Amino acid sequence: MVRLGGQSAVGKACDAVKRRAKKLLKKFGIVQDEHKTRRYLGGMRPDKYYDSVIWRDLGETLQILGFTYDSGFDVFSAFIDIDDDNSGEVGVSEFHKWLGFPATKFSERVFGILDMDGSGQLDFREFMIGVWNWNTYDATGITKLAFNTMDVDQKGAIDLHEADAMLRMVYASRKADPLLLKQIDINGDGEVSMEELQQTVEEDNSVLAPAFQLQRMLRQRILGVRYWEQETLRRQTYFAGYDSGTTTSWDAIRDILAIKHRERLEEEERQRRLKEMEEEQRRQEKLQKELKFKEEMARRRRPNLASRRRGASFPRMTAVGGFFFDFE
Ligand SMILES: [Ca+2]
Ligand SMILES: [Ca+2]
Ligand SMILES: [Ca+2]
Repeated sequence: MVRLGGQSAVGKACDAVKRRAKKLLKKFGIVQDEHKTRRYLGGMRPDKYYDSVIWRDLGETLQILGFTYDSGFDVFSAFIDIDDDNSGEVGVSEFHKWLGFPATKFSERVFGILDMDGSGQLDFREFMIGVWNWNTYDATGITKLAFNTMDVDQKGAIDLHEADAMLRMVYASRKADPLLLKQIDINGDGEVSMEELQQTVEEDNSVLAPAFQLQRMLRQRILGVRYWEQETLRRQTYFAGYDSGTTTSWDAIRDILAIKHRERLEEEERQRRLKEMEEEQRRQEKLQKELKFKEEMARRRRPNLASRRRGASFPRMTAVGGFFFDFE
């Protein structure tokens, strides 16, 4: 079995149970939520900081990526858990300490994906976008990422030596595995194409097992595997067009954010116009009503006038025994 940092399946299950128990205990107030006692940047309580700084500045981006106010707070809570020294940023060592295993070239590479500006530190914006990006990769996305680490000139194929380096990086292992290489080079031409790697992973994703495990771990720690499986489907549906090219690059994310931002503005404009139209309709209806009311009033007045006129022109009063009788 392939392990990341030596944590066994039993250990992982225990961790998951512990986390769930902790959450329940907090929910029912049995243990104190450290986020209520902890102070973050500016001496603010994390929930206050999230509300007045994070949601204010990054609420739109969070929503574009499908987070709600609450799920966004869960991501933020993970971030400040990792940010051990309260610096407002997460470094490689803090990241690995939180994951619970020593850095490998591949996990550093994943950290590098999260670190958009290459500063070596993740601010919360990089963290949330990066986590979303990495956790919503499907098998193709992860395969592309592994492949692109070697195919630097993007010619779509890597030689066996490079494929070997890629596998050793993913597995954090020094030894080559000639059998595995042979398995990946399906047509035996001495090169591994993206298609060959993809086909191999489709048949048996244990080829890139540590990469999938690292994703699973991050998914478990932040919002849970089920959440990310749904989000991965959403990404495939909504963002398919942007992901078809270079899935692993930030360009795709930037495109997605820009497009979604534009869509949001367009939607706001559409809503504004709809509201205007509705208001205009209401105004017209009100005018019609007023007009009808006036007409009705006029119509009601008319017979009265007519009868009054009739009464005035044909007085038929007869005096009988000193009394007047109206015979009309
Ligand atoms: Ca830090
Ligand atoms: Ca950075
Ligand atoms: Ca080949």
